[in-house]
Amino acid sequence: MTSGVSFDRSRVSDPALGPVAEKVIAGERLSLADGVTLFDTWDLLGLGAMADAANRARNGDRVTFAANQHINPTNICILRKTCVFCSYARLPKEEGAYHYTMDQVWEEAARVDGDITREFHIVGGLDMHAGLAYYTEMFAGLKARHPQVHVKALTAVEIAHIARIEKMSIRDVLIALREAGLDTMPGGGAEVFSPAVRATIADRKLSGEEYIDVHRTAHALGIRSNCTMLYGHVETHEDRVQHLTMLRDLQDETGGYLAYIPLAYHPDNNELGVELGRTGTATSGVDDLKNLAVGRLFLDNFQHVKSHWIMVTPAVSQMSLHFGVNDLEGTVVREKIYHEAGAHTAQAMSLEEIVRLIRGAGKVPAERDSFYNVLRTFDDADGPPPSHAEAA
Ligand code: V47
Ligand code: SF4
Repeated sequence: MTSGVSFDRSRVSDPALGPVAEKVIAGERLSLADGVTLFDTWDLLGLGAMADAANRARNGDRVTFAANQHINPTNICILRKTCVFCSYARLPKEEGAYHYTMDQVWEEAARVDGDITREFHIVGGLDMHAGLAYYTEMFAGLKARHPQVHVKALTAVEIAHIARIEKMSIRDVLIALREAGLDTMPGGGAEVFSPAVRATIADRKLSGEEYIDVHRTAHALGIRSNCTMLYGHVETHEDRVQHLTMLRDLQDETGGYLAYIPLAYHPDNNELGVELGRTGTATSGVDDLKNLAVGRLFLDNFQHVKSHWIMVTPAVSQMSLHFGVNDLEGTVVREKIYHEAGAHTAQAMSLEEIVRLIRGAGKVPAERDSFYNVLRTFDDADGPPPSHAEAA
């Protein structure tokens, strides 16, 4: 098999990476041991060269983004005490708990710039008062008010919660939500699938197999989704690669995944951060780049790997465009989940800034819709790409 992936082998310095590099060039699937080798390596630039070549073979120099707005309608969550990495959730009577009425949702959505926002990204806690009717009314109301805006909403964990409180099957819940306006699902709630890690950081949350099952059911109904991995806490490199293997297997089966997004753990204002003595210490830039690059190389059946600039900083996101990333989380408006957990980045980035960031990396920016169709490019209208010196 020829992969179309080529790069100068002299850019790979770690001898342990040699056999993996040969496989990448030959278009051979990477094994679990290969994945672990990639995470173990000290040769960040060699890893980056491989991931960049794999990305270029699929996506060329184009880097996409979508102009979206996050809406987090409720932070009340029954797993508040057991997801020890989460800084966002509250118990119903706890200080700071909130649950939007529909009018509050319409008000928040009305902040969208009608010409710019193309996607609502809606996720929240597992709230006993947020059942099927709450979300069907919300999605139908949003579609009536903003018919052009795509609704990407509810993680697998939230879907399973709705099914449980309504005593319905996952399939029936998804069908009802789709009829109300659900277009695609985000990838949250995956964390790390390893049962041992889950028992430590997210005991009582849907298991890895159950997460995969919800996505399998969604894909069978034609509802496409993203997937994620929360890294940088107690997981081993083996745990990471096993997690990626489960995502790759489902993608082989359904082809329903749009993008993979590794999520960097933020340790502030949550129990886990205190327990690990990590308060104030986010993941390292090296580990952020490794997770993105290994995602690109190991998930050989994924077209898109997305970097979330809010979590890893715009600077690391910009560099990640040379480490296998072809998509940036877009102009996110009013993001709450990571800011509660200590992210110091801005809460939104303008379209102009994101275009400048991509061009500063020598890449070609394109705005996309939620299915990755290109909506507009910025080739000539803005003049030549800025020099590296003036970029971001
Ligand atoms: O499931 C919660 C994570 C996820 C923390 O699909 C934390 O396009 C870091 O999944 N530190 C929700 N992460 C967000 C999410 C997402 C984000 C952007 C794009 C997409 C997409 C999906 O946030 C949760 C959890 O894994 N999270 N707390 C924390 N302290
Ligand atoms: Fe609830 Fe999700 Fe936070 Fe867990 S991560 S406590 S399920 S909001």
